[in-house]
Amino acid sequence: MSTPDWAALRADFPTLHQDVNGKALVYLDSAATAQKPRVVLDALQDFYLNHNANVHRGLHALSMRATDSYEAARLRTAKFVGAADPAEIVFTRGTTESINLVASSWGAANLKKGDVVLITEMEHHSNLVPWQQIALRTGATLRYVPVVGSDAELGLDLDALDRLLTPEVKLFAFGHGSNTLGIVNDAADLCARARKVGAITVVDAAQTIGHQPVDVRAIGCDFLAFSGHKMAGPTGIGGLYGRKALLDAMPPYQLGGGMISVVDFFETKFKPSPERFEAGTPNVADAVALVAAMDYLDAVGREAIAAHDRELAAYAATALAELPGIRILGPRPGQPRAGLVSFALKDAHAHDVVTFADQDGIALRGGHHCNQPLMKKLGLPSSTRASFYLYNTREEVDRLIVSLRRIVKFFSGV
Ligand code: 7TS
Repeated sequence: MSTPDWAALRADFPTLHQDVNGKALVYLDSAATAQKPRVVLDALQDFYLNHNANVHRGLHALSMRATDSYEAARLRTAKFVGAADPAEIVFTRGTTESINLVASSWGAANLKKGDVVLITEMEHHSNLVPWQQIALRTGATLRYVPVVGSDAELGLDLDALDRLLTPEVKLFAFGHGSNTLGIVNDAADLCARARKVGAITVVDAAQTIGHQPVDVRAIGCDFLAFSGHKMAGPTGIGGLYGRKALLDAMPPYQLGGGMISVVDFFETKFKPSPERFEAGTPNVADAVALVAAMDYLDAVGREAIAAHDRELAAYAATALAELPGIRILGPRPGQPRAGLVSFALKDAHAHDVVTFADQDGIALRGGHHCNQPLMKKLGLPSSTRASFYLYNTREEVDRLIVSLRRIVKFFSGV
């Protein structure tokens, strides 16, 4: 594997090359949304300039071309996540919609009183609230795999997981990568444990999909949810991988055009998956532009991106540890860390940290990161997060540290 020319790649991202508050922008918020390379923006523009039409409806040239491009995007996405059959890819708005689809459709059809839905304490609200609410609606019980350990040595309690995996567990949903802790869970191992009791598995790959190889067959999951905008693609497009047999047995989630085979005044026959889950006009342009993002990431190499992001996060974690009164959250030593670091400063609220860093042109995220129950458990009202992607550099981490020293000085007077 040849080492990518990271500096040359950085030039592909137009948004990065601007000043914010009089300083060169340092964008360290890719866990919220990644910047887009020009090829993605070009693909989006090319679709609207040259090919725009609705799909699956028309017999005219543009419509057939748009349909071909949309279905080619499905095939490319299947390949990107290692799915055998493009019919196992449902296009959605992103991770949130994908998980809501499984909870509302599979959950409503299969869960009942006495069943258990198992999730973990490190879930993003998108992989928590849908399960909590479908459990309330169906009478199923929601249980949590605990997060254990101290600040910089956190992880799932795998012994507790095995104890919790009883035959009553019908579904186990977990995050592949935590957006707050930076922990990357061993998804294949977690799915193998769940399979022993016959539980369906749902993997939230929002934080990993654009940062490392993700292969649904190697993981052995039943469902996997992801967002295009976190993998250098457009907003408003993402996907759900689902095993074909499961998808075909599930009732539709939304109803309307495009997902029916026959409609009568009083009954309707639905198409098989994936169309049955794509009611209405789909997001054709963004699906097509997502292909450009996938091609771009694969040309760089997802292994290389993972190594780059993790190296930067480790570099940042080591430098941050020198700051007085800092609490750094993270995985146990030896466990992989995603390309992000969350931390809390003793004297400064995360929102103040983010505001001060912004004055220095640095984009961070501060708050509860859609992880309210976890933050409560860790005894933190909020944390600040720096997240990295293929376009970030060590020099940017150095600028972050200089800025944070100024912030610590201001708030603590040290
Ligand atoms: N799951 C995880 C682990 C996430 O990090 C996010 C978004 C989602 C699900 C939801 O993804 P969406 O594309 O449907 O919104 N996480 C973040 C974040 O950390 N900061 O902003 C969004």
